[in-house]
Amino acid sequence: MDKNDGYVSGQQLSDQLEISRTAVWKHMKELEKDGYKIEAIQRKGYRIISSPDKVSENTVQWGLNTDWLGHQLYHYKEVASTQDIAHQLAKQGKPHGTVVIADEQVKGKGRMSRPWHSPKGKGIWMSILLRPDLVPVQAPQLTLLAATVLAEVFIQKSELKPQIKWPNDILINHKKVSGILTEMQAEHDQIQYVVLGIGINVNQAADDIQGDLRHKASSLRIESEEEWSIAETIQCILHQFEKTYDQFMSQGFKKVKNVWEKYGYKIGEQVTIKTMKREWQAELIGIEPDGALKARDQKGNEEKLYSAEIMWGEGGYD
Ligand code: BTX
Repeated sequence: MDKNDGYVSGQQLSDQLEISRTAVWKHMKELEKDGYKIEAIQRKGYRIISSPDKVSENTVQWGLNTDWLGHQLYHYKEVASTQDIAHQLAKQGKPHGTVVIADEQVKGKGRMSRPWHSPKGKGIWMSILLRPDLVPVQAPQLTLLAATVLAEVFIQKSELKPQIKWPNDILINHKKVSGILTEMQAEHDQIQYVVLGIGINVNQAADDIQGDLRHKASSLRIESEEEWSIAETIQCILHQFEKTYDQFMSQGFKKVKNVWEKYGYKIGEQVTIKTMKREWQAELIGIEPDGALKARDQKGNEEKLYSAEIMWGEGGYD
């Protein structure tokens, strides 16, 4: 919008957008329905007085500072899972960078079909459709990349000290505030698309956390003692994600690996590792250039792990 005390004339909008003055007025009415407060003054034009503190296609896309991510964005009040919708959109041929967001998921899912609790209006429940030119074994790198993006955004926006528990959890003060679920469709050793799901507990108060999760889950609000703007946080994530993803595609995984290790949880410490076949004590060393977890058992043998659960202290498999 043009700078004229913040006002922009209906004629200017109509010229720029190549729509009629009546269509401009109708769009303003739509924005008002969405919760925007708009002032309209004769001979000056329109001015936005305040934006609603809610998530909608408008509030996320307005001011979104990305080249390709989130330009196609679908917002729903309630869905089973944003992952399922993103898969449908992928099959309809929607482009790389399409984003699906919901206020509430009634069948949110984690890895291995575990449930992901996604209460209404309290968090970010979002799936990103990517069409990367990568081979399937590289897909887990995108999970690690997304985890670094979230850690960096939480640090930019607060005093919090996030840590990443391999491969996909963001912990704050040892409690899970966020999880990432990467699902992919591949054929002939080429990724066709990836749906990268991000779940973040944002504004839950302690009482909003489901009873059985209380000892291991938290929210940004609980940890920072502040309400967060969900729409603005989504914008920051999309911006940071695009930047990190473009860098990864042009320069490879090394930078992501370095950032990941900066936030890596229990690196250098003894943990219990559990796979489908066995359970053992090991020291976490770091991640490999391909994103696998490197661990050293008590006899000094080093091992690369692509899929495992890490445990420590009392319980806490996932
Ligand atoms: P995960 O398998 O690592 O974590 C799932 C486990 O986390 C559950 O078994 C439960 O113990 C715990 N959990 C469930 N809900 C929460 C919560 N809200 N906060 C903290 N812990 C919880 C993590 O899988 C991947 C989660 C991805 C979620 C996103 S949301 C958008 C997209 N849509 C969708 O259905 N899933 C993804």
